[in-house]
Amino acid sequence: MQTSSGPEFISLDEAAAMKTGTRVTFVPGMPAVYSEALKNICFVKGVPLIRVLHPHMGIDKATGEDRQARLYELTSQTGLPTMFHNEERPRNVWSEQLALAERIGATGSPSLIPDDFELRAEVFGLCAVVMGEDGMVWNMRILIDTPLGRKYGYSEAACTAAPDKVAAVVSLIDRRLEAQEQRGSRYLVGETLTAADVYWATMSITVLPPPPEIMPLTRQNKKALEYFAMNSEIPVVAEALSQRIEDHQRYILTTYCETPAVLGGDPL
Ligand SMILES: N[C@@H](CCC(=O)N[C@@H](CS)C(=O)NCC(=O)O)C(=O)O
Repeated sequence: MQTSSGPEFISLDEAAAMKTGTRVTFVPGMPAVYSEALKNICFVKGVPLIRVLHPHMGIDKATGEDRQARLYELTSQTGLPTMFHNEERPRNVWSEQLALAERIGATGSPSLIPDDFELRAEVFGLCAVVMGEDGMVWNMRILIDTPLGRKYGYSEAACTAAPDKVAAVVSLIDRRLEAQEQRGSRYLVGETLTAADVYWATMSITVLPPPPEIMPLTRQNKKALEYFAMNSEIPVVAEALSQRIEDHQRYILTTYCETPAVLGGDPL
């Protein structure tokens, strides 16, 4: 599938049959944040990506088959994104995807995982509260009752607890940025860019959608961006957000990532 101006997406079967190259699944036009984040990580690392269509959840009306059956057969899970590299095993979790990107990154690209183990612990700790189970994105997903929310444990009790958890991570990040600022650093950990900055800046889109110069509007992402904008107005989240968080997000995305984001789909 190829749009006139957009990037090309190959099928999952094509991706699985390839023996070389780095192939990552996406939903064209969507700011599916884990895919966006991995794309940004690979951009910083100078790893060229081949984009692959991620099959949608649900049953194919024509065949009656689970649309994700082939994905499950290949990767033993169905989450977005999955990442294939050469003939290696597929990677489905951010920590493994990050380690791979760091290993195959271009010579001279920034090192996103610090050599220093103390700093490394900080990087992985921050990434885990943002992206891991019961972290910020996890809780953002169960703010509403959707099939995806159900997959991640939506219940009335979980939904009620979610805004405070989202806000707690946002304010943790803000305190950290403040402390770093006092030490003269614009970054979340140490003195240089790390994976924590790239992952957080991308994931923060879910509570603080950036302008179209950074995240263009598409037919596919309009609803999601409206939802993200509503998240930013949840009182505890609004209280936790700050100019510092916005400045950091904009700085990281415009300085280190490809902007406007290249999403495919149908631009509006
Ligand atoms: N497995 C990923 C998380 C990615 C993820 O949660 N993706 C969601 C979309 S936001 C998804 O595809 N969920 C559907 C599923 O897991 O089947 C990781 O831990 O890095």
